[in-house]
Amino acid sequence: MDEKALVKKTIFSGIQPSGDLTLGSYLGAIKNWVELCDGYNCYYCIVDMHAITVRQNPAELRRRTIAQLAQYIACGLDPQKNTIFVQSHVPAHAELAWVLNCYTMFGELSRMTQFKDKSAKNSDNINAGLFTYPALMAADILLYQTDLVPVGEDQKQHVEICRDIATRFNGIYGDVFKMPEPYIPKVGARIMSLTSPESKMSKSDKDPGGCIYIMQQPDEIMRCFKRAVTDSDTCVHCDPKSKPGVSNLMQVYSVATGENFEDIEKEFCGKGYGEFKTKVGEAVVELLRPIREEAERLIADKSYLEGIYKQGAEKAAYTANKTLRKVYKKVGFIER
Ligand code: ATP
Ligand code: LTN
Repeated sequence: MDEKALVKKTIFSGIQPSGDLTLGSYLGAIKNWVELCDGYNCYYCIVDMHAITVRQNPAELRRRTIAQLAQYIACGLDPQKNTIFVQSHVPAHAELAWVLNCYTMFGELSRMTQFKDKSAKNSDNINAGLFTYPALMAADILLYQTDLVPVGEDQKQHVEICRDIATRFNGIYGDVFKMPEPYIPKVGARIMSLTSPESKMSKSDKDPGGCIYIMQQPDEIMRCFKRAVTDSDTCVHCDPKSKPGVSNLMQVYSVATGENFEDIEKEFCGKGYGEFKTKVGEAVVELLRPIREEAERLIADKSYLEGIYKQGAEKAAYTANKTLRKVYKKVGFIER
């Protein structure tokens, strides 16, 4: 590790390859990873072990893991400057997760919103992994002595439980883990479904019209935006309570173009929703076009991607094992 990396703060974040990446994953998370990455020592993970808390088709999981790696790079994450890797390639994640499971309480896991949501959606498979998901996520973050965790709003509770687990562990054994902070963007932290704007745009959503995917073709993106749910009013104005659909589209337009809400209201004043939806669609098409084209090119280059994830796993394992060794020693395991 060079000297600069030692003084730089550390970022860790991850996304499950549980579905194709969406506009929500991009605006809520990856876009900020790219913006932050210069000033930090960054670890970006494809959390395939988290993905199997919900039943996956193995061939699809493999395809999406590789595609997600290509999309990380295509979004602007330079694999030479950032450590990009697959979670299951670094055994320390599973090993620390087990230890942290023993320092995580049943009660606090029961209060997790994501567990409650996912159990309701997968009532035939409420497995122990789904329940202890936050302990594995805490292991991801704490292994790298992370300072900052850039995520969308929905993950705030998970970063908070990670802090609680770290505080509990440090309280017993001394300062083993750095205390991480969540980093949640001001705009774009919660992109809603285009067809049901009261729920989050989510890659495992069963309604394909509500979700925009990074790899989607322009004509399909335009079709989704033209069908986006608005309201019976005609005014482009932001009020998430009474106008969730329009407010969501304004949010998307604002992050895609950099315009603020006031300017957007002025731009579309008296123009009606039809024109507004077309403009939002076009802005998203142009935002995603270079990413899709670059990702398609990279997906075709399997050996390049293989080199990246192998090198990433090696770099990640080096740091992760240092923390794991310290933890094993603290809890009283005999050195190997
Ligand atoms: P799943 O449907 O499998 O639960 P998801 O689409 O909800 O997946 P995650 O993998 O849980 O996405 O999230 C990846 C990252 O993107 C997280 O940091 C999350 O907070 C962020 N994110 C996901 N969806 C959105 C969204 N609609 N708006 C803003 N940020 C989002
Ligand atoms: N739980 C997150 C994915 C995730 C993650 C992490 C995010 C797993 N480990 C560590 C940040 C840091 C999700 O569902 N989006």
